[in-house]
Amino acid sequence: MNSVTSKQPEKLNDTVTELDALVIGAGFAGLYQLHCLRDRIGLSVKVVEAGDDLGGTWYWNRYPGARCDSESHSYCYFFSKELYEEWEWSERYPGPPEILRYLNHVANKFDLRRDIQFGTRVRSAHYDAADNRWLVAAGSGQCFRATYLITAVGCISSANVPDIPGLDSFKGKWYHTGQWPPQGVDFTGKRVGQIGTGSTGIQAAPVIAQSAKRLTVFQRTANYSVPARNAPLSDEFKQYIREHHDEIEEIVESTPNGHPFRISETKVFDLSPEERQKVYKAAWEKGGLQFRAAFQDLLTNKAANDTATEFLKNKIREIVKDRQTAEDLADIDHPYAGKRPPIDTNYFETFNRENVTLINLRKDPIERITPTGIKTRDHNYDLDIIVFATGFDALTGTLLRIDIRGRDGLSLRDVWKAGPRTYLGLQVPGFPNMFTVTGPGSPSVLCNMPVAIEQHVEWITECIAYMRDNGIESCEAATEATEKWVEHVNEAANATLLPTVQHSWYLGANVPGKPRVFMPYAGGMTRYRAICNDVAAKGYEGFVLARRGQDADAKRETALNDFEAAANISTPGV
Ligand code: N01
Repeated sequence: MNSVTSKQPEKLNDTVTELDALVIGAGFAGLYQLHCLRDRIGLSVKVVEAGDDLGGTWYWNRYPGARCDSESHSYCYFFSKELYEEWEWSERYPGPPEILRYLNHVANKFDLRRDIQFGTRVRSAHYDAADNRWLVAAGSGQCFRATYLITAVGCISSANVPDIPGLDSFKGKWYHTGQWPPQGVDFTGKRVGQIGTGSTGIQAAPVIAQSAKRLTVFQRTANYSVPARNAPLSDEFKQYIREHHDEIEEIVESTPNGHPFRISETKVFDLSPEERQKVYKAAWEKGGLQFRAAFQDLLTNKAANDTATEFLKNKIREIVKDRQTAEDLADIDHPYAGKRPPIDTNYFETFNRENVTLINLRKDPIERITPTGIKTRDHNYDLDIIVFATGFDALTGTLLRIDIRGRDGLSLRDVWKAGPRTYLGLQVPGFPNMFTVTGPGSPSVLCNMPVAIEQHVEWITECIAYMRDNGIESCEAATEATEKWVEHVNEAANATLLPTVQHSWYLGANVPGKPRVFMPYAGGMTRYRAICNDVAAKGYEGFVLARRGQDADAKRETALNDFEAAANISTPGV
């Protein structure tokens, strides 16, 4: 079988699979995109997935303690009331096994598996302008040719293993939480070192500590956390879920973060200090991301945020018995929720266990990994297992690992060299008919993901249906609209405290060499949804929609020339 290469796409042979649409990724986004394009508008569609089964994030992230921090009755699809009502969640926050059971139920119900090909990692996707088709090559050597290319690759799916010298020499075993072995890892009797105290590390440490002989947690940046207060759902609540699909959907669609609760309209300084404490205490008892919703201005007013940070730091000091450990854990340098706020089950309590030690890397940084463990500047830690809870090359990493080339060989890696630029997080100029589900520049990770995904998938489906109904051959983000959108994404971020956190992965700061650009759209899912609806209602304003023939070519050429001039890039040859 010939493979597609950038230089010789014309050498494709008959074994190429011809499709209307190719979807990359079989997580929440890819599954729903398949259903919409195949079953609602009748396209021939295939989903290709690198993993050996469906699930996306939940296929890869099966580390100990992994649990979704959106509440289960909102961490699901709303598009089918029947599906919503027939599925019963068991706990307030679902773990990977339950989410995977749910996604399998969805796949069976809508007969999705027959159009998903597993174990197929896409290596390249090149647009062939002569045919107006995307040529997609997988690592297996297989090729696909499709009019529409939809990336549903997830926002946090490229594991970030830090380049610490000596890792190759380590004689024990090491794992990244985002590539966890499906069969699990036995920590019994082992000396475990965990690097990283983000949402993942905060979930993993308490569970690892239960079976490990010793757990050493290496903390570079101290972090807030609020108890998740996970618990089985009561029969009454299950009944409420079954009977209130429309109401719950209305709430998730009308709140900025897509969660099933509303953000308080009260501002922090509307209340006296005593009244404020009561609100924080109640939110702490309630647990989870609802803490962030306790006041309207926590993310926009630094002084308001300081009152939350004071409350949360005091909680750490109350819980953790060893004074120095408590101070190291509470020595937090950023506003609450300025980075993604973790929620936990017994995280701070874990440091009261005799077998758990916290290492403050700000005082004693890691120098190298040795054959027997981790060497910091002042100490050696002997370890059998190292767990990297060190996060992801988020939002752009997975897309940029694929060699994506648009018109005239324009490479996405070149176009995004200084950071991602998209129109609405949905398209990139120069890449016609390529749609990025929850791409950078859309609310994505700042929203409850399935809510963001449903909106994107439905918008893309309607756009493609519109194209077919109107004889439109290609849809491409216009340069000017993209530039304006990028500006708006920056404005929206700058209206919050989020870009003030210099070491946030929202800014790409966790990956050495990655451009510092605030990537998600912080203007809120509600506003974003309205903008997208408005764009569609105005005949896809800001997109170049081209029919066959001269008109199309002229429009495309203009779009590309504008884009190159604006982005000041040269077009690489193929
Ligand atoms: O990753 P992170 P994560 N030496 O990037 C540290 C989602 N999620 O996997 O802050 C030492 O947040 C790094 O330190 P610093 C959620 O959106 C969802 O925890 O860079 N330390 C940090 O402590 C979340 O935000 C759920 O100084 C190093 C940690 O590793 C996102 O995934 C559950 C280091 C990385 O934290 C990512 O969370 C879990 C080094 N060289 C996660 N490099 C749900 O429940 C990195 N670190 C849905």
